[in-house]
Amino acid sequence: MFNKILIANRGEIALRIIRTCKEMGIKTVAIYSTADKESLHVRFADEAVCIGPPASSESYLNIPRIMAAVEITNSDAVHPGYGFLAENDKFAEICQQYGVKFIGPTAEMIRKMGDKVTAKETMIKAGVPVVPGSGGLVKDVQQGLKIAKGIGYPVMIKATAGGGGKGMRVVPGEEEFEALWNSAKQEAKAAFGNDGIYIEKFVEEPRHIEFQIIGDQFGRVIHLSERECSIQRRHQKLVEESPSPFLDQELRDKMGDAAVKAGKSINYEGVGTIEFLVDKHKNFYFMEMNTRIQVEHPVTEEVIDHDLIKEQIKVAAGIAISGKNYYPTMHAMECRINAEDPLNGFRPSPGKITSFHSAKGHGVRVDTHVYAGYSVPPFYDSMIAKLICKAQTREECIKKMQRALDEFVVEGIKTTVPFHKALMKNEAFRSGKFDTSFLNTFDFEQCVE
Ligand code: MV4
Repeated sequence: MFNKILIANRGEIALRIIRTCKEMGIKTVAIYSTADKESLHVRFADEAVCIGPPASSESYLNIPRIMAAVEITNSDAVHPGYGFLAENDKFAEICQQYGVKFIGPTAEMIRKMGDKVTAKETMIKAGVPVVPGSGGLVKDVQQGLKIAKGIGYPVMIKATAGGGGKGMRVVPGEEEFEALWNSAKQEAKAAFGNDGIYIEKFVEEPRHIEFQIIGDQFGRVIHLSERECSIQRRHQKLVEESPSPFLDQELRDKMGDAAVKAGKSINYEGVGTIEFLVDKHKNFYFMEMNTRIQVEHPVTEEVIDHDLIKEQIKVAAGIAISGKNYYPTMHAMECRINAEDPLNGFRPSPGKITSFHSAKGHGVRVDTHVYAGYSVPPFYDSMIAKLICKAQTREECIKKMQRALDEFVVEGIKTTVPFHKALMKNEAFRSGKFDTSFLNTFDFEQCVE
C-alpha cells in the first residue's frame, strides 16, 4: 500500500480523498494556490505545499510545480481527483516516468478514450452499441453532406476532441449543414487545437444514464450500477440519482454488460464511467467514457455501501477486486449546491459566506469544503457543497431531500438551493418522467428563497 499520497486538487474532492487516506493509514499532502490558503484541505492534510498564484495554469494545472511538490514531500502516489489534470495523459505519463503512481488509468487508456472517434471505434469492436454515424473522421463539407444524407436528418456534428458539448451542433436539415459544420470546426479548433469532426444520427429527447465501473490490474472489470444524470443545464449536471427511475432490471443488466465489455476492451484499470444516451424506446448507445472519479460518485457509494475512493486506491496499489457486480439496495440523490444565482442565468456568485448551516440527520450526507467565514474564490469551479440523501424508495428520498434543503442555510452569496427546492416540487420530476431537455423549459422564476 502507498505510504504518502499527494492530492493534486482542491475543494471538496481534496477533502474527500484526505478522509479516506486517513482511514487507510496513508499520509497525505495537499497542494494549494495562494487563493486557497484558508481552505480545509490545507488544514486537514498532514503536509501542505503552496504551489503558486490563483490562476489554475500557474497552480493546479502546472505539472512542473506539482512534480516539485511530489519530490520534496517524497510522495509515492498522486490522486488527481476530478477536473484539472485528472484526464491529462501527459501528467499520467510524467508520473509514471518519475516512478510515482498516478491513481487512475494509464496514459494510453486516457488518450484512447479522450479521442471520441477512437473511443467509438474501440466500442464498435467490443460489441458495445453506438449511435449510427460516419464511423470515423469526416474530411470536408462535401463528404459530410453525403454522409448526413445517408444517415438521415436531423444529424449531430461532433468534435473528436470534444466532450461536454463543446464543438457540437444539431443539424436539422441539408440547408443548415454547411454553416453549422464551419462553426463547429472553428469552435473545436479554438477549444482543443484539434478540428477533427465526425457525424452521428441525432437521438431525440435522450436520457443521460451512466454506469460506474472499476477494473483492477489483473483484467477484471465489474460495474457498480447506474446513475441517472439527465437533470442538467448547458451540460452542467445539477442533480444525479441512483437507481435511474427509467431502468428496469432487464435494461440494467443489458447496459451493465455493455459497460463491462467497454471496460474490458481496453483492459481498464481504476474507476471509470461509461456514459450512455438512452432513447424513449430503451435503445442505448455508448456516448463517452470518463477515466476519473466523478463529482457524483457519492450517489453510487450510498446505494451500494462502499467507499469508491478506497476501492480506487486499492486497485491502484495492485489489489484485486471481487468478481461480482453491485446493485442498488437503496435510493440516493445528490443536489449540487453551487455559488450561482438561479434567478440570473446561474451567474457565478463568489464572495464571503457570512453564515453556513449544513443539513444533517439520518440519511443525509454533505460533502463540502466551506464554512461560515469562508470566501468562495472567483477563480475555480463554483460548486461549494454536495447534498446527498438516501432512503428506501425514490419517494422517501425526495421527501428527505426537501427536508434537508429546508435546513440548508447559506448566507452572503447566492446558491442553487432555491432551484433544488423548486425542482423537488415539480410533478414531472417527482414522477420520474424527464430527459436531458427537461431544464430547457423549466421556469426558473420559481427559484425564490
Ligand atoms: C448526442 C445527443 C443526441 N444525439 N448525440 C452532449 C454532450 C456530449 N457528451 C454528447 N451530448 C449529446 N450527444 C447524439 N447522437 C444529445 C447530447 C446531449 C446531451 C447528452 C447528455 C446529457 C445532456 C445532453 C444535453 C444536450 C445534448
